[in-house]
Amino acid sequence: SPYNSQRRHASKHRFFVVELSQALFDFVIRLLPTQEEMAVKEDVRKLLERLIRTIEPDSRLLSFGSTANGFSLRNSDMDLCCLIDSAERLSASDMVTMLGDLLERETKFHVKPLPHARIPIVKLSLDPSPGLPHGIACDIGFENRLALENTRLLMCYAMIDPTRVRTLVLFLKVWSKRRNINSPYKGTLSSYGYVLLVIYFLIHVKNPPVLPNLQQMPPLRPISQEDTHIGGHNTWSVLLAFIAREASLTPRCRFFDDIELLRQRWQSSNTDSVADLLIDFFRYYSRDFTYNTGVASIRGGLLKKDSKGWQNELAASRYNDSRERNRFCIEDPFEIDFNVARCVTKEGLYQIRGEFMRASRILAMRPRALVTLAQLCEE
Ligand code: 3AT
Ligand code: MG
Repeated sequence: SPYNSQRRHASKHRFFVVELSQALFDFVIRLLPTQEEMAVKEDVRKLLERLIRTIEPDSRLLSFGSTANGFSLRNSDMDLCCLIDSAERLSASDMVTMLGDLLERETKFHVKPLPHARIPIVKLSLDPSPGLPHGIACDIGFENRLALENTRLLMCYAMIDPTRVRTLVLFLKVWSKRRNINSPYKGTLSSYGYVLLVIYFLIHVKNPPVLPNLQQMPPLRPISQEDTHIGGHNTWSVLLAFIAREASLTPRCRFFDDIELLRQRWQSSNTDSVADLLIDFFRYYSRDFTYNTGVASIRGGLLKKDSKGWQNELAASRYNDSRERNRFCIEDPFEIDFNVARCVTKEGLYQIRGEFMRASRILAMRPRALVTLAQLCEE
C-alpha cells in the first residue's frame, strides 16, 4: 500500500542518515592534526616570538585562523599576528622588512617579505623533513586585531556544539579543497567564507536554530523553577558581566563570550544529526539562498545587497575595475562594510553553486554512506 511504501522510504532514509553521520565523524577525525603537529607549531610560534622581540621587545605573537579557532585540519597553514604594545612602534611595512631580514639570517625558513601588500605580511615556509613530512607554511601579519576577534568568535561557536559544528565545518573545508572551490586567488571562496556560510545557516536558516546569535544575545533566562527564585539576581549578574565585557571591547567587536555559562543555560531544541544538517546545508545553498539580492550575515541574518550598497554594477564602477566584487555576498561579522566573498568571480560562483548542486544530487541518491563521502570528495 502507499502507506507502507512511505514508511519503508522513511525508515530507509533514517538508516542512511544515521550511517552517514557516523561516517562523517570517522572521516573528519582522521583529518585532525596530531598532537605532535600541534606541539611543533607551538614551538615554531615561540621561536618566532623570541626573534621578533629582539626587534620590538614589547611584542606578542598570537595565532589566529584555523590553528586557533578549532577548525584546523592536518597540515593546515599557520596564521600569526604580531601585536606591539608600546606607543612608538614601527610601521607594519618596516616591521615586515626588518623581520624578513632577521629571519633570513637566523633561521632555516624560506622567507618572503611582502611589505607593500594591502596587509603587509612575511610569508615563511619550511621544507618537508622526516619529523615534519609536510613542512610548514606560515604568514605573519601585524596589528590585525579584527582577525584575532573573528577567530575568537568562531572558536566560541565551535565550543557551543563541538560535535555538530566542528564536524560540519571540517567536512566542508575538506570538500571545498578537494573540489577545487577554496581559492580566493582563483575566484572562489576562502575557508573563512565557508565557515561563515555554515554558521549563518545554523543560526538563521535552521528552525529551531542550532546556534544562538552571540552578537545579539538576549539576557539568559533561568531554566528551572528553582532558578526562578534567585533568577532575577542571576539574570542581572549575567547581564552586568556582559555589559562589563562589552565596554572593554571596541563597540563593533561585542559578542557574548561566556561559553561556560551559555552551555549551562542555553540548549538548542534542534536535534538534527550532522548528516541531516549537511543535507539541508547543500539543499539551502543550491536552491534557496538568494544569490542575486541576498547577503549572508551571521550578525544580522539575511540582508539585502541594496541596503548595503553592494549591487554588482556599483561595485565595478567604484573600484574602477572590471571585476565584480559583489556577485556573492557574505558580510564580515565585525567589519560590516567588508564582503568576505568579494574575490568570487562570475565563473567562481557558477562553479561553487554547481558543486552545491552536485553534492545535493549525490546525497539524494543515498547510496551507502562511505560511497557517498568518497563521491562527494572525489578530486
Ligand atoms: P585553512 O585551514 O587555512 O584553509 P583557515 O580557517 O585558517 O583555513 P583562512 O586561511 O581562510 O581560514 O583565514 C584565516 C583567518 O584569516 C580567518 C580570519 O580570521 C582571517 N581572514 C581570512 N580571510 C578573511 C577575510 N576575507 N576577511 C577578514 N578576515 C579574514
Ligand atoms: Mg589558515
